[in-house]
Amino acid sequence: MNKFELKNTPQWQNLEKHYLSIRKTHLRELFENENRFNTFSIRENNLGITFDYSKNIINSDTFKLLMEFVKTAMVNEYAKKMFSGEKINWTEKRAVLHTALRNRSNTPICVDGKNVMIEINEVLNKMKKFSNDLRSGEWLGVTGKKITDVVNIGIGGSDLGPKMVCEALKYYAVGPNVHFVSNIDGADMYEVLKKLNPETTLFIVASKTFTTLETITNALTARNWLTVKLGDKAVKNHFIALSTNTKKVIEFGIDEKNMFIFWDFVGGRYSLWSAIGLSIACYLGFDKFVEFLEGASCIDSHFLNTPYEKNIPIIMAALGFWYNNFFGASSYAVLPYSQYLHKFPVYLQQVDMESNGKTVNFEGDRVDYETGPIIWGESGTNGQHSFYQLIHHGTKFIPCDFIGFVNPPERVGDHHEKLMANYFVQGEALAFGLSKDEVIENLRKAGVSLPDIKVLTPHKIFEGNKPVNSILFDELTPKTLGALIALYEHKIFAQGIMWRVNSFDQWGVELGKVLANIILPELKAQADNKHDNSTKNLIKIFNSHKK
Ligand code: G6Q
Repeated sequence: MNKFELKNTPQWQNLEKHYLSIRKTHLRELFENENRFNTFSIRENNLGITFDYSKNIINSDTFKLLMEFVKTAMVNEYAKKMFSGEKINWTEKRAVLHTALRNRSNTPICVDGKNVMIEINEVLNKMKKFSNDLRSGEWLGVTGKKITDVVNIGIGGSDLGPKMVCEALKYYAVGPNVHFVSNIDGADMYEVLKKLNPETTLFIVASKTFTTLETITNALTARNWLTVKLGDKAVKNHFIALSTNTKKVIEFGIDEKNMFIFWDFVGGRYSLWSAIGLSIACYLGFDKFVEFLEGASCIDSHFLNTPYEKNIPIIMAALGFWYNNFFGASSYAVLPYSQYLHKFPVYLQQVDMESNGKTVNFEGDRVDYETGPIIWGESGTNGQHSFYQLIHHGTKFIPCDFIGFVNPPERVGDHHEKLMANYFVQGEALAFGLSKDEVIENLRKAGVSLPDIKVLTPHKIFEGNKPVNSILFDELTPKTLGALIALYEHKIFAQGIMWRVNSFDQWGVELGKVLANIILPELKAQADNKHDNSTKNLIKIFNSHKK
């Protein structure tokens, strides 16, 4: 069979040719068309989202060619396969159904002849009862005290999602305090436990496999901390498990009744919609958790049913592809202008980079083009006082997503207007820059001498032409946060299909899990090890200097 050459397809070649003709065009020039915002923006009224992608280096030809590429890649056809439970994660022979977890219309979805919605609804009901009981005091600690603190012990997909959501929606919190322990570094657990009282603390051990070294080590430490003070009988009131592995949960000593299941069709980094979201439901109340699912569900329908040309995740995916594969942009900045969303870039790093950080295509061949970009970012305006310098003036080309909210949940004086003034002006400055004439004029007006103007001018010119997507929500609510996450999930899905990679396996993560278990005994015993010369000597130093 001939190798599939994506770069030789007419759709790729057309984009390549078009790139050569548009790459030097400045956004200033593109904006000479007065109607650009109308042409290149989308408003979704039911969720209150405005998506403005007019500040991108595209014209109507670019857009047409990108949409042709998406069409030939058959993104919608693959999306339908995903939503209907086909096993599109072929390297693990698994369906990919995080969308079923938020299937609010409840239409049956079958995997291996079984309607998965039945168990999904059962678990949701169990989460509802548990989170209500915890908040009302129906569920008590072993000494009869109400639970005031919930500690989620998990890592990667079993940590980042719920942690980010609890932080983002803490304005709406009605439940106990939530804490997250993920790192195997004892400092993480130590710093959380030192503030807590075992009588009023509940541990949620979140692990899809229930074999992850970090999580099991942390869970054992937590159990020890609890039982030393309250005895073994305390485990049943103070430990909950979220997992797909019932056997391991029981072996650990957690009663099956205290276990919330999910399924192998839920990928770790897509699991916050499942039982892994229990800490969210406890913190915000179950009704808010449902609103969160509903927001994602609205985007699911939008993604499946909207023509490509008006489909927000498709356009986000196409633009990312445009810069990644033609402009050579190796990284992508995500910049939320909301302190509540300060963990969003880190959360998104996992979803995107673990999904599309791949080199092997559908056919099992090494790709000869770039796949997933490096995702990074920080909340505005903090980022402005650190790395924005490089985005504005550095030699790297970095497209940015600016995420903002018209109405923040809180109102503190005029902080929000000041925050959003930065949101608008930074997007504008990145796109349009500051020309030589403008710089000279500004310096002259400021009374700077002619020789100084000459010295300063080259340093003060901003080339601009840095692409910016503006994602502006009317409000930050559980519903809109669910929608925001789903937008990015589907963007990532669409890009995976465009790059022809499996976005749903993670063999790079699995490798780390296996290797850590191999090396551990060598750190405990003084055994001679068979590693390369560098690693061998590092381990020797670790062992001989250990106190
Ligand atoms: C996510 C990855 C990975 C996983 C963690 C934790 O997609 O598979 O981040 O979530 O390694 O795994 P467990 O939930 O099995 O402990």
